[in-house]
Amino acid sequence: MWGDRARSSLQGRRFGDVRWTAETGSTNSDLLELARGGAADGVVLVADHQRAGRGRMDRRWEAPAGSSLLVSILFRPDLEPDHLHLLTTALALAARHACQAVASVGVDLKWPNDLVVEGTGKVAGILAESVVTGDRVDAVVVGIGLNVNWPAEVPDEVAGIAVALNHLAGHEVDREDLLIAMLASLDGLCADLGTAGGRAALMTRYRDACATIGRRVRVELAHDERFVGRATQIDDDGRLVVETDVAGTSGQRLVAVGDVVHLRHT
Ligand code: BT5
Repeated sequence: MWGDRARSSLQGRRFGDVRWTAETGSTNSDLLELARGGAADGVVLVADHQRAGRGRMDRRWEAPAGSSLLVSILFRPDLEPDHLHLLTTALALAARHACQAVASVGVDLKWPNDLVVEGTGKVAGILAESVVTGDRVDAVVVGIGLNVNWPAEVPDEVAGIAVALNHLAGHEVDREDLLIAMLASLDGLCADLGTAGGRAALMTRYRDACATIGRRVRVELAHDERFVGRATQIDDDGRLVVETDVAGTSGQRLVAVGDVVHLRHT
């Protein structure tokens, strides 16, 4: 049965409670519901198919049934609100590690949390959502959709955008092996987030893996606001630092939420 191998490999570890279902609306929605009902830190929900997979900002997440790793992870973090974004960062790095270790596919991170192959497409995206009571964050659910074994013909909705590991590796990739590698890595990456040194180490790894730093980018914000500049850094709060070049003047902008498009190297 799907999930058996993951449960036995990860038994006794933080992310060992793996619950694998054939079909649902959205694993993030389901896990948020479980979190509100008191589910414990470390629960992992996996689905073969989502009828209503969600991206950030109410966008849709498309995936042909059985083709992808659609996973949500429940954290009950003992972290300051300013440090919660590191859970997403850790998952991005863990997924990148799994792609390399299991499929021998090297992927870059694109700010904020996409796994991409430059010039080819997006392999995975991450959505983090919180359960908040008053001014306290009770739980954070971080979900990832990783394209694994897709048909050669990518669905119209994401044609020219999405690419899958089997396209890149040239063969099918075992979804459960990927899940196990990702969750084991995530466990290690999250272990020291309670210390300043652990947080700094994670950000260093993220900066090293992030292809956005040093690139010319177009930043797309809500309300159709866009600007172009050079991404120079990611600060400790996870914000993208962009040196803008608007009409001969220059300045710096810090982007907390938005999309970036990598422009050609100059
Ligand atoms: C994301 O949003 O990249 C976050 C995606 C998170 C999906 C997971 S699946 C498990 C869990 N349960 C959920 O309901 N969601 C999470 P964003 O950065 O907004 O990107 C969304 C955009 O990516 C869409 O507007 C499409 O352009 C594109 N897209 C949709 N499906 C894709 C896919 N399978 N691969 C690559 N790109 C895709």
